[in-house]
Amino acid sequence: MYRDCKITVVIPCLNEQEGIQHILARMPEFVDEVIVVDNDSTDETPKIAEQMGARVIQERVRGYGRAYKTGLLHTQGDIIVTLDGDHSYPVDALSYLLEALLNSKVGFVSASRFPIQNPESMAFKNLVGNKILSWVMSLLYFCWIRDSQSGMWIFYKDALKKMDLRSDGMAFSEEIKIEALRNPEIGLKEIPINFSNRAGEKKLKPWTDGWNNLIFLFRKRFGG
Ligand SMILES: Nc1nc2c(ncn2[C@@H]2O[C@H](COP(=O)(O)OP(=O)(O)OP(=O)(O)O)[C@@H](O)[C@H]2O)c(=O)[nH]1
Ligand SMILES: [Mg+2]
Repeated sequence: MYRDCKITVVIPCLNEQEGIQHILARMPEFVDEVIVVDNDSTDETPKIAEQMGARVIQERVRGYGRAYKTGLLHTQGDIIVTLDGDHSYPVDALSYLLEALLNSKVGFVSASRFPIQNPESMAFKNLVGNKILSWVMSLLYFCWIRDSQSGMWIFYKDALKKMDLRSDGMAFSEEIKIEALRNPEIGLKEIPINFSNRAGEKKLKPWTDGWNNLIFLFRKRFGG
């Protein structure tokens, strides 16, 4: 419990046996529930996660959004925190981010990797792609978004009832932010965090995922 709120952490994982160990070992004690959504990993991810006290939920169909949609259905907390299973987002920043949510008027906080603190933490290609997607999202939705692709969010579970989340892929990260920012009953705020190099093998396909995420922004804005 954190200030009388039950906290659930949700982590989508596809072959993240290395990263998940580091994350679970550093999970703060105030976290009540950790849900690892295993996307049919072929390594030891689900076994390690279970041994280290997480609740493992299986989603056989691959996809970042697909994993989240399944995992979020099982959450019991008042506040949900998400992060990648690759140990690139700071688990240590949880209380700072929870304070940011609890002391703000918005229902959804997104952890921003910009301004970038460690230049080696993000590949140049990903940085440029992220900048383009964040500018397009800012223009289409009349808001200032620094990190449209961040995978670390802190939000009240109640906000989920007011969202229409459809994407099964990487665009889920944009979709959940758009659903929050354009709903006056939720609202979005970005808080800067420190970000580090991922552990383990990359899953992001910069060209395919970047292109799909760009198309998704236009489709979501103009329909079709
Ligand atoms: N790409 C992908 N990731 C998945 C899937 N299912 C779960 N994930 C997890 O979603 C998270 C995000 O994927 P990452 O590969 O870290 O993507 P990213 O953070 O955009 O890029 P890098 O960390 O720089 O490689 C990781 O924890 C993955 O293990 C899936 O089907 N595809
Ligand atoms: Mg990652």
